[in-house]
Amino acid sequence: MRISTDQIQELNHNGESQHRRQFQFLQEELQKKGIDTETVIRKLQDFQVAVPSWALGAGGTRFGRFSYGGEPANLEEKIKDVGLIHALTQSAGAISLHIPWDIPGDPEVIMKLAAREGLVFDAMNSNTFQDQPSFAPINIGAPDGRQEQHSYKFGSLCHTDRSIRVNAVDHNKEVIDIGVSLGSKSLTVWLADGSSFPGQLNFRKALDRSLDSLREIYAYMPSDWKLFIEYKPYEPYFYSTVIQDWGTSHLLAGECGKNAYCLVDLGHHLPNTNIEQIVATLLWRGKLGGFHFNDSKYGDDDLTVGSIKPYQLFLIFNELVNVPGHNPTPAWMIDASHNLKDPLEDLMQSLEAIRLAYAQALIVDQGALETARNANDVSLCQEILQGSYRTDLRPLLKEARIRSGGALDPIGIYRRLEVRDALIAERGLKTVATGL
Ligand code: PSV
Ligand code: MN
Repeated sequence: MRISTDQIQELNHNGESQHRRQFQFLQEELQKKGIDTETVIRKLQDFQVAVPSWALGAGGTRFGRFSYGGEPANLEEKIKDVGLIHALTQSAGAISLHIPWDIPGDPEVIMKLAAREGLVFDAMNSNTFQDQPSFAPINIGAPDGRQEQHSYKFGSLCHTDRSIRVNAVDHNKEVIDIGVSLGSKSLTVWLADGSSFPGQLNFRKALDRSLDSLREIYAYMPSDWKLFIEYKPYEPYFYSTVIQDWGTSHLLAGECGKNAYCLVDLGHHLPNTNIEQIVATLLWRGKLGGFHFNDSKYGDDDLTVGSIKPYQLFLIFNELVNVPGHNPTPAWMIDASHNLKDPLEDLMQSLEAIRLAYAQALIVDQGALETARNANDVSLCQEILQGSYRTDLRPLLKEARIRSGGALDPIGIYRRLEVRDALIAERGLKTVATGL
């Protein structure tokens, strides 16, 4: 299924006069404050967020998974789903692939399909947290000649067994090759490696081995590529994770080289961590490479962006609107999972929450904030930030979207066009998207 610009424009007529009134009112209010709305709109139009290929189907928990129906069964269908979201929102112009879940049959055909949907390929993601069916049995040196499956059960890049480390490094190299064939320019390494019990892992040696492996992957990357090192404090192991926090990620990135950066996934922090401060610190060092957006109440919940802590998201964007010259523009990506909602609706809600937080941060009077900070006027600092946060900027978002050819009300139109029913008719009710 595809949604045409004509269809969208026709359905936009419905709410257009109401939108015009609301937009005009907001524009006047912002202009009174000296805000150039045209600049904000242009920035919003340019702001594109990558959709992860693994978020297009129903996710699950370790207790169960409930299929959504009409889920994409292959890479082609995943690209088409992101195309639908992009047509409606005009803000999801990229897709981030996970290998081996999304190995392209013919990269040229896949590139053409993506281009037709207006998409480019963002960061590639490797997977060394699941054993693959292709793993050959290896000789473990047992006197009886017993063989074992090549396995990531006890880690990958940090594994005590060199042959498993080599396997994991080779996989990352293969992911880079696939990425090159699709025009991607970055690799995200999320290392599940860790331990579940005290004493299980020699922390220092695990770091040594991980660094050696990362260096090898880094050396293999083309010179115009970036390596993003993602951290996470726990899970799938529960006692320790080798790359547990931004500091460890930063140390490893620094050791690898100038094209290695840290990747911040919002769900990869323990409760109450000050993520905006981490973002500021990484920007200060020029080492913020990428972002995985999601939201959470307790841990790596992977909920819709902005559904639990929208103010935190705004504070993060308040740091991100000023990316210093020595830090490249970070790669923006959603990393979420959908157990209850239609994945495509959920992703559109996430995109809207991200754009809203970005817009709110764009209208912060940074000069006035700095003056208030220097005068130690704490109340005024809060007034300035919350004044922006509490301004309803949704008409601005809508304006940016319709100017780019998108929908005034993406979810409304998605429902009016009965997209999910069409996908179910096309693909069936009992479908499972490749991924976790
Ligand atoms: C791990 O929790 C993670 O955030 C990493 O980014 C993975 O690539 C992704 O989820 C999907 O498993
Ligand atoms: Mn992530």
